[in-house]
Amino acid sequence: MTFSFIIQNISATVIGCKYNLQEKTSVSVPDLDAIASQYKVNGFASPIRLLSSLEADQHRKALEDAEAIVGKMHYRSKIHTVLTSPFKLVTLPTVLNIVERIIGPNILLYNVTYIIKEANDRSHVSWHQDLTYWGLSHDDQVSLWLALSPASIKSGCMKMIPGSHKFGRKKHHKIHDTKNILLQGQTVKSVQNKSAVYCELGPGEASFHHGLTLHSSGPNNSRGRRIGLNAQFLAPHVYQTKHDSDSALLVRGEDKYGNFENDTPASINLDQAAIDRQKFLHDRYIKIAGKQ
Ligand SMILES: O=C(O)CCC(=O)C(=O)O
Repeated sequence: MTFSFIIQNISATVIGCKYNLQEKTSVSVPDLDAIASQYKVNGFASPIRLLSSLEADQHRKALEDAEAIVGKMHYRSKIHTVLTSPFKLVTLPTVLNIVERIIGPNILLYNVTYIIKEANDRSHVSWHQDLTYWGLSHDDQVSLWLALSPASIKSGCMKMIPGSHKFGRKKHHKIHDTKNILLQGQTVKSVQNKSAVYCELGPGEASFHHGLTLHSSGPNNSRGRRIGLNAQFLAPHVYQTKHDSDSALLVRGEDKYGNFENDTPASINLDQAAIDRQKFLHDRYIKIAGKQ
């Protein structure tokens, strides 16, 4: 992968931690061939710079401004229907160009959510495959995870098992664990941790992963919030098998199937009618993803 950044080393105190910040002030176009081949072989591609760290800080501020009004944003589904910043981020041309290389020219945006581990938070994510709980009919799906704060081993970044997307669906056990972010506590047992690759990301960097790639993440042992913006994209022939209705939004190309109701992206922040609708969409998402 060839990235050329203008790198300026500055030392700064950010969110209570002393970081030796490598300030990324410009972003070049990523090498789509390299990303597509890394993704094909490993089931994920990382790290990919999408934003400068200054732009990432601005989007983090947009999130935290909204949190100051309506409370914590962690794991609220379909958040792009109430806030403009996440919608803008997940529809960046670079994001859609990468998604197009992976699932083709017709792209539905299924869900967008922030996944936030607070400072010194024991929350974690067990080993799992995403496609085992969404009820989606096919695996023409890809997830984006964009860091809006440092995602390091210490702060609980994701780790992936390279190549695990090639071996089908694994048995998941429902394990009660209040600190597991996953709705069902679903866990694949006996994963070889030593073959895992950590996806450490700086603010503005992203990873893309396949819905069958085994992945997990540890607690946040750092003194800052770990903030990821997570989104799922589908090819339009995919349909929902666990519920009689579900929604998505066409963000590129055409949808000849109409398998989903249409989501409406936020054009302003925190519009009351959009908040009411998002609550309905969130509850339905929890019903679908939270049951086997
Ligand atoms: O944010 C995390 O730590 C885990 C996210 C995850 O499991 C996913 O994006 O599929």
